[in-house]
Amino acid sequence: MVSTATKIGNFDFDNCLMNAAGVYCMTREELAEIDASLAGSFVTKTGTLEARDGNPEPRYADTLLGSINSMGLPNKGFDYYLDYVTELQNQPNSKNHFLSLVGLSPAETHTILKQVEASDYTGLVELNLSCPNVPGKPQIAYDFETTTEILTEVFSYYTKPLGVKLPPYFDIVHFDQAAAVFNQFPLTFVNCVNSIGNGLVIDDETVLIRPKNGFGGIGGDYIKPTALANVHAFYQRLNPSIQIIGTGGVKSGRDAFEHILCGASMVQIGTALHQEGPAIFERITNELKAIMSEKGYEKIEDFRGKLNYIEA
Ligand code: RRO
Repeated sequence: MVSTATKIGNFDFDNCLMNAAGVYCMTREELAEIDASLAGSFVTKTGTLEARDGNPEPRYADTLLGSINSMGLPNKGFDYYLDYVTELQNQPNSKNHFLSLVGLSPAETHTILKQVEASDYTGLVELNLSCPNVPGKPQIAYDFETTTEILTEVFSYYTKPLGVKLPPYFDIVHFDQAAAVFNQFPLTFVNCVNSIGNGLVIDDETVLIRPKNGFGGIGGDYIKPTALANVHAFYQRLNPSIQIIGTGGVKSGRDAFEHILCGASMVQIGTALHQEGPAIFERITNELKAIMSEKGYEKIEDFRGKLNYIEA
């Protein structure tokens, strides 16, 4: 029997496929749809201290090869999502979930995480260090000093399982520097990657989205090679206790297989889920299982991280 089950920290999942934060996760209704699908889990839209409307529309567009977005962190406030994952956690046979969070400043991030620490929620939290779309707010994880300061402070009071959502890095030196930062902390996971920040897509003579004169985060086919490189670079560099979640350019079982081969323990689907809806989890699970079956793999641990290189 072929299984796509996986584990992140001490949490078990029947399937390694789930949504990526930002897609199908704004409301309880959307999250419930993912929960009822073949996905192994869901992650919530990144929640801030107060609810936000986000940037003006149009702020998301599908393109031939993926998507561009500048949503601007619209969300219902972190407590809306905290209440929902806590409610589910207390139900028998519930799946395990991920609560995505970030503050608009380091102080706000600490306010939020202290409330989660004090709450009844004992599940996984993903701290989003990579939102590319809030005007005037740079992506935190491109600033290694600020990232180190925030995580140092966080782990002085936060004791529950925590991971971080990372932007893509594009230089080997940056992989080395980022891994050296994350290896200093008892992180449960890193999630590679968020959208490639501040791309530009044009239709005829006009940008596709309104905010920031059309600049936005790129997802989909465009970003799979970058995502795979980030998953593998961190797989090679991080302490084995820090697991990797692979996100970026997954629209087939083959894409999910490649993320796992690069070292991912869980695989998230963003743009393709937006385009195809929650039935995508059944299709991609079946495709992944067919590949595993053909290769004689019974579980994802049989091939996870076992990418082959071309010898000299
Ligand atoms: O809301 C957004 O604009 C957004 C966020 Br928080 C993120 O982390 N990644 C992204 O592509 N868009």
